[in-house]
Formats: sequence, structure tokens, C-alpha cells
Amino acid sequence: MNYIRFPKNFGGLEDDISNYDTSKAVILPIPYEKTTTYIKGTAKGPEAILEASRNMELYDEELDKNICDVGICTLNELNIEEKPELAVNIVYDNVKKIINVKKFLIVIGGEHSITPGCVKAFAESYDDFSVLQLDAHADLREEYDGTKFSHACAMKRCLDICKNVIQVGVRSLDYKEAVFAKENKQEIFWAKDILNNDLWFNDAISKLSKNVYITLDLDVFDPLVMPSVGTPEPGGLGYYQALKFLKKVFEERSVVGFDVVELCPNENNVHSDFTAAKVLYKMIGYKFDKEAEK
Ligand SMILES: [Mn+2]
Repeated sequence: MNYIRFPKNFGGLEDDISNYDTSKAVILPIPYEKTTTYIKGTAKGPEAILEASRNMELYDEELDKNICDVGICTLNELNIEEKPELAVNIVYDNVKKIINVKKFLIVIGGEHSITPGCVKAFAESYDDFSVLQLDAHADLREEYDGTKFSHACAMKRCLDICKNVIQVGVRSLDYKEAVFAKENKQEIFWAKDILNNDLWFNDAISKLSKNVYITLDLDVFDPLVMPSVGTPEPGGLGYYQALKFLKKVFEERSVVGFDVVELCPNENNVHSDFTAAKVLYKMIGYKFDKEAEK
């Protein structure tokens, strides 16, 4: 497997803690962008996350450890030129390969349309499986801009594969999506109901199956925290609230993989890139902190 080596990899890690053979976590960058509709630039997301990560402290004060000691390998970018309907299968094939060798996979985008390919691969490999989506947008459109595989349809396509999709932080959708959500009793934890309180944590987690795939669309965060996204929406989650929730999900469920999508780097707002890298790093920490307790 070809991977990015020191000093260009995630975290700028030396080869002994970032080689493919011994790393427990594997990052797959997919700079895919074919269907974005507002601000363009998510194709540069993975590179910006990697660059920011190399400027990050590797010691985590919350977990009191160097998270990277589990081994974090950064694979070469998966470049896909095909249309979204074909891209799904290419993502699926590549994700499947990593699942089969039992590494913990993190996909970084790129736009949200890469998620259904990931979900297809994970849903096939795990029984009792749910998807947890953190996102400002419901992404429940049946079709958008002439394709069913647009970023705006990402979760509708995931629902075709897995019936149990829990949505957190949503504050933007169209009328048809709202009708669909109501008719299908879609579990949505609206941003307006969950900001500034943690009362919903247990309820949301109780709806998740044993095995969980997390798709983290960075626009779930408030634009003050995360301005560099393709479709910013006011009124999103704060940094500590999101981390507290994610940590609890990792503690109470078996998170089998996750993606971090929709970073749209802007050189005037590099703190977004840094925040994305740090959240991703902490999520790896939460995963293996739990493993260590077993
Ligand atoms: Mn979104």
C-alpha cells in the first residue's frame, strides 16, 4: 500500500509510528469535488488538513497521551475523476480494502458525496450498524442538479443502504426533505434544540446500533468555529460541545470508522483547517482510548 511519509503525512509523524504495516489507524484522503454548488474548494480540503496537522501538538491534554502512538498512516490521495454515480463504487472498493485488513479507517474529503461509498462498504462488513451524521444540512434530497449522487443527496443515498441514520445539528433543508423526514420518522436532532444543553446526548446515542459509522460534515460547527466550509449555516455546534458528544459516542458504541468532509480552505481562515485536523486527531484518540480500556 502506498502511503505518504514523514514529513508530509498527517501529524508529520516519523515512519515508526506512521508506516502502513504497524499503524492501527489509516487516513485516506479523497479530494473529490464534482457537485458542490456554492463556494468551491473542498478538493483542497485533505491537503489543508494534513498541512495543519503537521503544526499540531501530538500530546493531547484531555487524554494525557500522544494519540499518535497507536500509529497513524496517511495513504496517498485517492484521486477520482469520474462522475459521482461512478465515484461511489471507486470509493467503496478502496474503503473495502482497508476494512478487510482490519485497520481503523478515517476518510477525509472532499465533498460529502464520498460518504455513501464508505457507508456501503461498512454496512456490508458490520451487522447491527448505524450511521451518525453531524451536519448543518439534512442532505435528504432524492436528486439535485440532475444527479442522485450530489452532495445534497448524500444521506438519502446512505438511507438506501442503511435504514438507521441519526442526524445531529441539522438546520437547513428544503420543504420536500422536511416532508420526507416526517413521513419516514427520520431521527433528526435539530440544531435549535440541542445547542447549549447536553440533555439530548443519551437519547441520540440510544438510537444508535452497536456499530457506528460517523460522517462529520464540518459545517455542523458554528461558522464562528468553522468558517471555511462550502455551505456555511449560522447557529451550529461549538467545539467543546461537539467533542463532548463525540467522546460519549466512542465510549458507548463501537465506532468502526469515520469521515471528515466539506472543508473548503480559505487562506484567511486557516484556523478552520487546524480545527478540522484537531477534531480528527481527538476522534482517533477517543477510539483507541476506549480500546485500551478493554
Ligand atoms: Mn452540510
